[in-house]
Amino acid sequence: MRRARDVTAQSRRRFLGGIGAAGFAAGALPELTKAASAATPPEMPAAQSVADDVRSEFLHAWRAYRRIAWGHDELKPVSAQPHEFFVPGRSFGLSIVEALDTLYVMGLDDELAAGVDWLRSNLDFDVDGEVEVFEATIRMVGGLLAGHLATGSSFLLDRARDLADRLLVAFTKSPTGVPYRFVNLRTGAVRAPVTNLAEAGTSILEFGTLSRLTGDAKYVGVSKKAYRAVLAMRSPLDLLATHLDVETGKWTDTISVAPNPPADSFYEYLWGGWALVGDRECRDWYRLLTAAILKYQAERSGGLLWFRQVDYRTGAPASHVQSELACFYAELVAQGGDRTVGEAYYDSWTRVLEKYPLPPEEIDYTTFDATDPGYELRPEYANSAFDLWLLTRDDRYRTTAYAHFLQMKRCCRVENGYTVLTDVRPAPPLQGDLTPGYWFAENMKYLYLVFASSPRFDYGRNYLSTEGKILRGLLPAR
Ligand code: DMJ
Repeated sequence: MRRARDVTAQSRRRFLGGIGAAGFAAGALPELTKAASAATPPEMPAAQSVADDVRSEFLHAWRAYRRIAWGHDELKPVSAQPHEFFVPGRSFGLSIVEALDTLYVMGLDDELAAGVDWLRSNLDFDVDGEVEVFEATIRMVGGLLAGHLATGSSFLLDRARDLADRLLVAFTKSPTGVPYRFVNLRTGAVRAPVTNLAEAGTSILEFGTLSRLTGDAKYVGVSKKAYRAVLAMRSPLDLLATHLDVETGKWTDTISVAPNPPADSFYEYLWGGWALVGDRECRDWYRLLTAAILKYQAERSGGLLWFRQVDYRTGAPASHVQSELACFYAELVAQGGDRTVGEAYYDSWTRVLEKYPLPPEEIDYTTFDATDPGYELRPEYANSAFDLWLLTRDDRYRTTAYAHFLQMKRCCRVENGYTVLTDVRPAPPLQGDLTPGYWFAENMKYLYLVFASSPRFDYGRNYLSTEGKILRGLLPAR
């Protein structure tokens, strides 16, 4: 324990001392500076009234989903069409599963009951079709488990276990224990041996919870085996590359992209393996790898903290882009003990929101140009605001979360709910046509909980998965 703590403290010292000199000259970002000085922060109403507004916006989209796409995986709100996420022409009621614990903490009990009824009558995983193991785990297994924890329904737990058993063969058929990317739910046929860090190491929260609830250690066991195989592939610098072959156990590239995808939740789940599941090895692995990321990848550009991509063998810089998905890292490093780093990284993203109404999918952080200008209604900024607020109770996380909510409402709200954007740069931004399931699971849950004081959520002791599923911290209804 002491040794691991020392690693973190040491890495923080190195990081804070090293970033000024690392990588790029700190550019002035003149355009940003101008926009920032012109920006007026919105005045924030009382917290409960913001929570009520978030809940009513959630209902605006939820009612559209019920009206147009009930039981389908997702809604395309502009064309008013349903959309299936996993298997063409086959629905698993994804948006219902995604929303279960959000409906619960919002006190939308009639909607929750209707969702559980639909699942009880229709949800069947005995399908001759293949699913992506990562997505099925975080969205469906996690969603069903959170639904079970919210409602006590044994049906939801049974379905979570049934699906996990079908996914498990992707791990057990692999010579290394790192899961194949796809599995056929009925036949157990596996496909796609070349995977990535996120898909290799994002299961221990769901599988650990399932092991706890069922008393069967096989679920958490496969997650640990996959981690062990990947950790053995780290370089002498304690960095990981990104893509690997699960059959040969060899990397197929040489770049550490952390915390960008597709590495992101690999690190998130190492910490969660300790914080939720209580596995000390996960904690030590998290700390070891995080120390290396902070040492070799963190840098200052324009006075802001970012994470560059580097060669995992030498630490040599490879590129300087940051994905919106990486924004979650602010809360992760803060939870892991590097709070100053987490808060600084959140501030970097807040600066991005002074140039764009919503975070572009990817930016070049040396210029602030949007290298991918879409906004997929992603939750990572709200996720970090929520967790940093829980950690610090600093009101600026509420203020910035509120500003973010208003922009989402201004740019993404349509007659039938909320839609993704294809380009955040024009005014007004260009709209696409999808309400992703995770919007019901994540964005609106984080935004609601940060303002609501919900009696159904334990604000002191909780743990949410990468998909925003509350796997610890649900309190009995009252
Ligand atoms: C969600 O499915 C999860 O947050 C995942 O970890 C990353 N992608 C989406 C949201 O952006």
